[in-house]
Amino acid sequence: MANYTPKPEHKFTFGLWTVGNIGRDPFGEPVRPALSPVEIVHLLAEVGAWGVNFHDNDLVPIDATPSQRDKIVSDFKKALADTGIVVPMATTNLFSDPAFRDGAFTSNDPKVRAYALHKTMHAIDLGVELGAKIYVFWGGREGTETDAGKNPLEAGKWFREALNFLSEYVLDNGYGAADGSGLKFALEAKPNEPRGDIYLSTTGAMLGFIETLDHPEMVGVNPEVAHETMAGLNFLHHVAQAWDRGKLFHIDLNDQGIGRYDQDFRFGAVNLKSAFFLVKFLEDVGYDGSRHFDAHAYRTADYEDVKAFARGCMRTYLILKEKAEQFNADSEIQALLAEITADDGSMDGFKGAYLAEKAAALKAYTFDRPALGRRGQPYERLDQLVVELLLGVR
Ligand code: GLT
Ligand code: MN
Ligand code: MN
Repeated sequence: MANYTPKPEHKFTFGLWTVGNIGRDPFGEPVRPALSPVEIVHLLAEVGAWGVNFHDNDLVPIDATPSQRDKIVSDFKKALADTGIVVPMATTNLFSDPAFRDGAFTSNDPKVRAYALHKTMHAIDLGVELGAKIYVFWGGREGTETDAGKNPLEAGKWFREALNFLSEYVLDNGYGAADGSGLKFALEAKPNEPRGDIYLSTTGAMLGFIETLDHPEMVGVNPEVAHETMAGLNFLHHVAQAWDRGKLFHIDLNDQGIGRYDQDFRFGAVNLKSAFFLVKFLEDVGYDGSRHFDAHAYRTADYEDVKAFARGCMRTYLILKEKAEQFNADSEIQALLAEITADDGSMDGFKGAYLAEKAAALKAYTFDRPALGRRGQPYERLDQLVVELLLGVR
C-alpha cells in the first residue's frame, strides 16, 4: 500500500491567497484571522507542500513604502530558507484595487492600462527575485457587463500589446530567453466572475490568442479545473489540447459544480471521476510542472480545518495517482482497451500523410459499412471497472 505523504518531487504548491483566504464572500465578513505571509509559509511546510505562489499584493501591500517592502521580502525569504519552501510561480493582482474596476490591460482608460504595465513590471521583478519561473496572467477584470461601451476588438489588441510589451521586458532584463527558457508566461482563462463576461474565456481561446503574440514560445496556459467546469466544459480535453501544443506551463487544481459560482473547492471534492482522469492524464504524459491547488477551504473552516483541506488536496491527488497506476496495470481493463483500439492492420496503407496514390486507393476501396455500424464498444464494462476501482473494490 502506497503511502500518501507529499514529497518535493510531487511539486504540490498553494497560493498565499488560498490557505490564507480569510473567508470573506459577497454576503459575509471574514471568518478567519489573517495570517502573515511568513505564517502561511510555515503552515504550508507543516502540511508538506513544496511551494508557495503569490500575487504581488499577497506579499507586499499595494501602498507599502520601499522600506516596508524590503523588510517584508527579507522576512519572507528567511521563512522560505527556514522551511525549504520554494516559489515556482508569481502573478499580479490586477483585479482588487478600484483602479481596475474596468479591467487592467483592457481598461478603456489609457492611464489604467499604463498603470497595469507599471504594476506588472514591478511584480515580475519581485517574482524573479524570489525565484519564480512561471508568471501567471489571470485577467479577472478583463471583460464587460455590457458590450455597449467596450470594443472587444480593441480590448483584444490592448491585451496583445500588453503581453508583447511584457515579453520584451522579460527578454530585456535577461529574466527569460526567446527560446522559451527562463521566465515564462501562463495565461489563465475564466468564463465570468468577477466580470459578467471575461475575454478569452476558455483555455482553447487562450491557445489561439497565444499564436498571435510576438513571442509565442514564451507563453503558455494555466488551465483551472473550476473555470472550464463553470462553463460546463470538459476540463481534461482542454488540458490535453494545451499539452499537445507544448503549452501546459502550469495547472490550477481544485473542484467545482457545473454552472455554479467559482467555488474553488478542495481537489476531488465534487467530481472524483473527472479528477481521476485528470491525474491519470498528467501522470501518463509526464507533466512535470507544479501541481498548484488554487482552492479555498470552506468558509466554515478554522485553521485546523484549513490544514485538513490542504492535506486533503495533496492526499487525494496521490491516491488518484495510485489508482491511475492500478488502471494501467489492471489486466481486465487493459484487455478491454486492447479490444476497443484493436487494429488488424488492414488500413495501414491508408494511414499517415497524404499521397496522391494513397488518396486514390482509399477512394476506390470498398468498405463494409453495415459491418462498421454493427460493431459495439464495451465502454459500459470499462467504465464500471473504473467506478469499482475508484470505490476501492478492485
Ligand atoms: C484568483 C483567481 C484564480 C487565479 C489567481 C491568480 S487569483 O483567486 O480566482 O483563479 O488563478 O491571479
Ligand atoms: Mn477559480
Ligand atoms: Mn486559478
